[in-house]
Amino acid sequence: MSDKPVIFVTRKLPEAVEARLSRDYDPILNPDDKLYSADELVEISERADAILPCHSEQLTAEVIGRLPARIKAIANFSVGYDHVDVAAAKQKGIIVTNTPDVLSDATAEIAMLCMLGAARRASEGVRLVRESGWKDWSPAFMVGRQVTGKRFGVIGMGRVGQVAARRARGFDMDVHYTKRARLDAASEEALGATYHETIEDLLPQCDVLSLHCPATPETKGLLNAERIALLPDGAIVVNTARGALIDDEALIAALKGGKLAAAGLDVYNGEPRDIHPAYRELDNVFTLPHIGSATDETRIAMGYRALDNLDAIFAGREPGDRVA
Ligand code: 8YV
Repeated sequence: MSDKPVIFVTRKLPEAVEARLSRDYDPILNPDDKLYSADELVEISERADAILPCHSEQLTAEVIGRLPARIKAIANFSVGYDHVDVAAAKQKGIIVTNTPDVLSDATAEIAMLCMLGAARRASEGVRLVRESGWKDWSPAFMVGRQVTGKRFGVIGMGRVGQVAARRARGFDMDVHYTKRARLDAASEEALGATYHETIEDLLPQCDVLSLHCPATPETKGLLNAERIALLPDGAIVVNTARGALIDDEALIAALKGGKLAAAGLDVYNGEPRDIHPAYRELDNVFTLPHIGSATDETRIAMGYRALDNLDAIFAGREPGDRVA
């Protein structure tokens, strides 16, 4: 028997990450990439010293309450940790970490894809070429909205939001934002970003509104009917953060009624199986299946970052990305 810590890795990770895991730890891997039930998560954890989960695993207070005392840490393979009941972990003395920074570029790329996909009617275009028998072209055909030179609004100007803002500047967009703690003057200047104290002040300035804040009880349903009404007519909504930030019924009503031109979404309430059916049907919604961080380099970097955190924890040091 090895005396290395046992790490329960809930999903299949990139080869390089699993190789490092096997070198430094005694990992319980998931070669078939099975999605474990709550009972299975608890059962497998019986043999482990730490869990390395993804956002696909719901580590609720109930699940955490049933974890064995030997579990020292939950080292998430994700920047978001809304799938973990942090208070329950804290109460049990379990350290929780995440993987910030390393996925900001990849996620900001997807924000741009969502923005452009929504603005230029990519869902309709793809469907037309692939499924509906594209027959004709005319100057009035598939006319979308240009984003160049328009206003790009950010709620939650954190790591991903700042990269997205920089990319939007590449389209000559004017950046507007709100954030709990205002950026310092140098960062604002570098981003050419105009600060708004409240979401309500920001919304009328957004031709494109991009959400980049974490899902917390305070941000749940943040984009609701009242706030959508404050956006300019024909605005575009982009969400690459968490589905929970959006009141689906309100967004769908605005997309159907013409208040909003389009939405580009990578994340959803109820994902992956129970997303609102209208998102599958509406032509003015550009949809992606939560692939913000899905590039080889980013997924490897996320795995290494989770391992850096575990290395620190098992060496008795403070992990760099502790969230509880
Ligand atoms: C990840 C994400 O793919 O890191 C996050 O918070 O939303 C995604 O980019 C996912 O969470 C992996 O567990």
